[in-house]
Amino acid sequence: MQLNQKNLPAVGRSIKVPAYDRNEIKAGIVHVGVGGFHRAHQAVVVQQLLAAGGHKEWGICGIGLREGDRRIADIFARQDCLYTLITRYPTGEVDSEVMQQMTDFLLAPDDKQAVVDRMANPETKIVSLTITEGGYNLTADGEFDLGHPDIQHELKHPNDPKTIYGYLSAALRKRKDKQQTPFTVMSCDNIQHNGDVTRKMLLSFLSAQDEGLAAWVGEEVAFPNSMVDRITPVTTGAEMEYLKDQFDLEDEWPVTCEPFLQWIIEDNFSNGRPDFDKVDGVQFVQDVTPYEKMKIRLLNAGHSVLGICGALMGIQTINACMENEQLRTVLRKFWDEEATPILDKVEGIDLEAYKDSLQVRFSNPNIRDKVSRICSASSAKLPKFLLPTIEENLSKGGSIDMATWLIAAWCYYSDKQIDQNGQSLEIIDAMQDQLNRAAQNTTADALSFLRVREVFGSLIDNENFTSLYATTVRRFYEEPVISVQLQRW
Ligand code: CS2
Repeated sequence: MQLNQKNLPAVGRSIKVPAYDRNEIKAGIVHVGVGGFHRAHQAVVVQQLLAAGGHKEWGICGIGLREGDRRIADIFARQDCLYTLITRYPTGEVDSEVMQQMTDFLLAPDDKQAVVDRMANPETKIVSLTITEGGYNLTADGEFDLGHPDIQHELKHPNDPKTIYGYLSAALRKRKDKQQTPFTVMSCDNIQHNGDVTRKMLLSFLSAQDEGLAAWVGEEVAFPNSMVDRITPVTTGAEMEYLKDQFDLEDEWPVTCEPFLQWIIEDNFSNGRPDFDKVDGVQFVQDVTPYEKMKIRLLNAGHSVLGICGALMGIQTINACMENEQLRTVLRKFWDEEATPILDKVEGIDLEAYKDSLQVRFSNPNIRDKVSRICSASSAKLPKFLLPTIEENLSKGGSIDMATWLIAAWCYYSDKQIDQNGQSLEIIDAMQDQLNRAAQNTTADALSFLRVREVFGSLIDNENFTSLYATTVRRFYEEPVISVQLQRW
């Protein structure tokens, strides 16, 4: 049976469909970037609030900004924005539930004005974002990349937005002109101080476009920082088959996730908020800094350590990486010796226990999170996940041996694009050509890879780092079999 609104009563006889009336929900939240992560994280929190009763004004309108979102738009059109969430426990237990918190979905390239109007509608209290680490238009030094052609276009044509900044500014301009309270802009991406970064970027954009609007946004709009966490692998055909076999349900794009969910948000909203913290795993705090630093530098960086090494070893999934003793060792050693010593104390969290729990989560054999997902967009991820650890250790005299070695491994990976068995690697990275060219020059110029300033910023100017890197990368190229390299650790 097809998953759609008409079939919902029948669908609900075999699979969990929370008992709330979708027709009564209004979309107080407009969410940009309805990928797997949003659908398994914030969407779940909203669904639980709706299922518990009340909160009817806090449903979600989904937005896809890019042409690449057309597939999900078409599926949502056929499925009336319904989808299934499949939660897989390490024990093999599975929970499946139909998600119905999304009221509607708009594909921006089809109707830009509809997206602006929807954000500008006073019913919209929060615009939330999961536009990926690469979606913020940041330079390696954390500034706004004003020179980007899409940004230049938007500055000249405020009524023809292309990026998130164009849409937000068009919508906020309408709110300001009508003297309405603005919405909160809530980033849910893995960037330290994601709210502050979004604010800084939007204000830089607006300063170049409309000083008056920049001043108003600076005064009136809240950008809460948050730490978001739930491992959400890429959906595979196996999940669709599972739903068909178990429930006779045809869902074209279900989402799978682990049972763990955490969301720590600063209680800083311009126009009201739901009681997100009524849901287990969600917490409002004054200052999210220690939590986000801990999560990004342990979980996300840890993923990258396993991802790059695992890819070079020809391992397909993160749980398979965790079955490899060498990889478990390198991961824990990196955490213990380089990442943890520079973390701040996190209230209520024992860092040793946190790392133990990450090992259990990574090992969940039923999640089968692909190494290729982890390695995708490394050029946007590593500057957020790993390079700050190197920079901080350099300034505090801490060890950078393993992180530097990982950059050397990434260089080799970008250069050769094959694993140690000679199989070619699936690399998904907007900068792959540039990284590949730089990496290929390593034998002639050991520092060539680091000269990609868009990724490494000013690290190339730090001699303590470059001299260690030069030795490390040379050793890597002399003995590139990754399992032999790993014996170092
Ligand atoms: C991953 C994250 O993309 C990555 O490299 O580390 O997607 C990670 O799974 C999530 O942040 C977990 O909360």
